[in-house]
Amino acid sequence: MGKTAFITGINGQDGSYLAEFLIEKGYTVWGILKRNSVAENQTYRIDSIRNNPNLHLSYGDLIDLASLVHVLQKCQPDEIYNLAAQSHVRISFDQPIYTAQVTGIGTLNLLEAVRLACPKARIYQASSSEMFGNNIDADGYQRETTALSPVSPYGCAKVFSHNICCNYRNSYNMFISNGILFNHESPRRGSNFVTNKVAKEAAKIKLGLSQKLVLGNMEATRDWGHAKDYVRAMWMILQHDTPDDFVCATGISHSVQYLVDYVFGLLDLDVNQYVETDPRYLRPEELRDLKGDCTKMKTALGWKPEYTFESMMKEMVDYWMDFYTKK
Ligand code: NAP
Ligand code: G4F
Repeated sequence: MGKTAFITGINGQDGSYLAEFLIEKGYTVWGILKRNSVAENQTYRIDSIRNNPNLHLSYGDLIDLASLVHVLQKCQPDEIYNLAAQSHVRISFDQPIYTAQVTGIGTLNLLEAVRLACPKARIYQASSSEMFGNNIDADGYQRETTALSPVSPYGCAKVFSHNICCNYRNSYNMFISNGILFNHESPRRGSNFVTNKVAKEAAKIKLGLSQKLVLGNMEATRDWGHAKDYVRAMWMILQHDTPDDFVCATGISHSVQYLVDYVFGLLDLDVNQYVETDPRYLRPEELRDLKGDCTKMKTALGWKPEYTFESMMKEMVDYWMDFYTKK
């Protein structure tokens, strides 16, 4: 019989790709949706599998422990992927308490629900490179051993979740692994994250639908990979024989300025004519540079990315050109 997986955040960028990936592998997939007043907005990322008999959706929320216990008792999963979060770093400065409740305490709720309902299930926790803050090893990379020193409420909440997962792994002998993932993107990325904001606005400018792209910090650098490569990594982490922590990254980083130059170059647009900066997009404390060393993922699990930064950005620009051309 095939395995059963439970995904929090199933309608997010990663959750939607992961659900498709697992269904393709023969899993039965359960997921929770946070209630939204506009029902149509909830499932558009999982439209392709919405009517698949192996997909089960129910309402649930990371800050509602009972909802988690009920669904876990019903589905009795072999694997749990905790991807739900208030995941926007800039917004975490506007809503620090809510972010701590969902992105931090929400994970603890899930761990307690698992202890009550299905303690043998394997758990994947979506940890983040944002947890490193501005700590960089002497060779310029962050890795599993780099000290955690977050510079945002989101990063602080993720550190809590990361640490409580290690604590439950050691205290209760649970199979819990943390994937410390660096930035990963796709056409399904929220369009208020910088890659998709740039791809979308550049396409609109090209088609005469917009005149300006306004950004914040152009000097920050990020290690950007593709979400499809990273959900495959999540699954590989849970197939490993022991629970552990793994960094997942491409090892190549670019500045926001380079991202803009690259995307505008693809569309033959003049950056100086269309791009402006505004302090409203800056963060009270900035995370300057991220570049991950994923040697452990490569050697222990045999993972390697299939997309490059260039092929990923081209896919995102093509998506938006197509979207606005058909509109
Ligand atoms: P995303 O697109 O923002 O998806 C977040 C998901 O969480 C959405 O499905 C959202 O539902 C759901 N959610 C939010 N609050 C919830 C709550 N209280 N209860 C239940 N569900 C809730 O994020 P992503 O890019 O897919 O990232 C997946 C996970 O990886 C997140 O935990 C993120 O912090 C982490 N991460 C992401 C990256 C990255 O670069 N993408 C890197 C490292 C770690 P609604 O859409 O209905 O609100
Ligand atoms: O796309 P971003 O908002 O992603 P950020 O802050 O790095 O966070 C993402 O990656 C984390 C992993 O490291 C995840 F844990 C987290 O959930 C999320 O997925 O910003 C990237 C960079 C930042 O330095 C930001 O200051 O782009 C800079 N930036 C410049 N102008 C901008 C903008 N970011 C956004 N969102 N919007 C701008 O206009």
